[in-house]
Amino acid sequence: MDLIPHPRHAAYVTDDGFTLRPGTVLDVGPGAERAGRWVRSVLGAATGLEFPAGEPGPDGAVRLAVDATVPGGPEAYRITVDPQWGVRVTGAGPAGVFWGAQTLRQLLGPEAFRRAPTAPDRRWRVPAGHLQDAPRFGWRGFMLDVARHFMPKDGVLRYVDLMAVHKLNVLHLHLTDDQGWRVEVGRYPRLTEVGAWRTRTKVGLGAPDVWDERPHGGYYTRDDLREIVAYAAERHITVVPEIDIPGHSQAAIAAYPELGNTDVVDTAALPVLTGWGVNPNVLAPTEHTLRFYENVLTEVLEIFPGTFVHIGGDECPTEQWRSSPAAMERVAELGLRDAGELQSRLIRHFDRWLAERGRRLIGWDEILEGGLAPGAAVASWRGYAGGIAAARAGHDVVMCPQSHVYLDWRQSEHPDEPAPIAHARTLEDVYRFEPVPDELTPREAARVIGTQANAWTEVMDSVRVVDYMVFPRLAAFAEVAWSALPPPAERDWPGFERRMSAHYARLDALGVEYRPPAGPRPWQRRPGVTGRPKAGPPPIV
Ligand code: TNX
Repeated sequence: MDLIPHPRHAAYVTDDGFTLRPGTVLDVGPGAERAGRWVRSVLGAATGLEFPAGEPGPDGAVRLAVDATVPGGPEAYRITVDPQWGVRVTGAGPAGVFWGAQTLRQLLGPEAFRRAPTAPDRRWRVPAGHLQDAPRFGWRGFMLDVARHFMPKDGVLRYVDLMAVHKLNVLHLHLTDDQGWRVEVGRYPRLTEVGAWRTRTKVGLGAPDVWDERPHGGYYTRDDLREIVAYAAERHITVVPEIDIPGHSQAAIAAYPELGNTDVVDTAALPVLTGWGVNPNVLAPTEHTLRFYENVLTEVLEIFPGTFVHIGGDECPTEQWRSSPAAMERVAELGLRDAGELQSRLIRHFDRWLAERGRRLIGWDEILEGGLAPGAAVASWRGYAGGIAAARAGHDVVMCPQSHVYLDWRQSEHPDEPAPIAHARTLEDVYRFEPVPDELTPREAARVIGTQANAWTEVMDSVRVVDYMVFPRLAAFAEVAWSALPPPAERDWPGFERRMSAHYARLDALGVEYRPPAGPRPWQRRPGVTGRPKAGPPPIV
């Protein structure tokens, strides 16, 4: 049935099945409520069927139930379709039922991905058969960088829906960076009054410098974020907020200049950054900075109930600390070897601070340098090395090597490819991505709690461009994260490509403007947007 991601076991009889009718009852068992609401609202809208509540009768029904004996962990599920009795989706836990309902949507055909029926007399038939499925990883993540380019709330909610379609369960929101602060903080209003806006934006990552000469910005209110969190939770998706420190913080410094290294630069003159790259203007390693971010995080914790809080930690140049008398005084005071250790001090401070509040810190792999508390987790982005080291040191790891799953990297070598950033990572490359490196022992490998694809948006200035860069590669990534695939060389790429033709029809019905297999459509080319193309195969680090 061309399912994506591929299920563990499936056996169908496609010439027989169960047809959903206007009177078909939806029987929702205890624990299956969220899946029940989703079926009624989303499949109800697509099919025009009402799915009345009731007891299953002789005409068959759709039944959603939790049964802890379904094997494969809490997200596992089973579907049986009988021509007479109807459809039964059984999850090992509530999430399993929900993922089963996502599979049911694919079994109904591409028209089930629309928001209203296009033909009044369509038959909604589910093929008869039996299916059993469970995910490989518990963390199946997608990171959206809403800091470089703001994505209006509606776009984020749409991406939550698109993640659900692909059985992805962690939405990592990169909420702060040099170029924008996107989360309202009651105690520090200037973070969004000032930090959410920039005067103009550099177009593309490469030379020559071209600017769009128009303001850009936006932010989410606390209620916007509560809505996103609740909308995601209704779909069994956890939202992980990222407040990036101590680098990538110029938007915060522009709003509150005392956060910067005032004895090195005139931080009062720093604007929200309008260009890209690794930025020397980092936070000052002071007690004030610690208190400020504790206060910010206190509000963040009130909005985001999930265990993990992402603290960034990436790309923090230490030059300003080295030339700052105040920072060097702090180095001496704390008995540190050098300014570099200030970074790990800061990260460890928040590691402890979060742990005291029952949360866990996650950060980019730079946070490993200098030692981490045992509960902290590492997102390995500079290749596999950081993840391997972290797993060996007993930390949980989310594998997201830029060489494989950075969705801002271009999708083909073709000269028409818009924004030719970095190396080409094709759909096939992503399909052959393996999150667990061979050199890990089984015990170490168990530390790899999952994997994540990251969409950095320096050159993605609208949802249309994000769609183009993210799809179809996110579909391949979803299969890597969910399905128990064989080693990369043995993966059935032709089979995946075949299933993708059915999946393109689903994406079309959803209104996703993916990159077509034949290359960008004429209006998807962006000739003015230059990048840093790199030749040859991407590095496997
Ligand atoms: C590196 S990944 C970054 C981001 C950029 C990205 C572009 C990471 C932790 N830092 O700030 O947007 O490369 O590919």
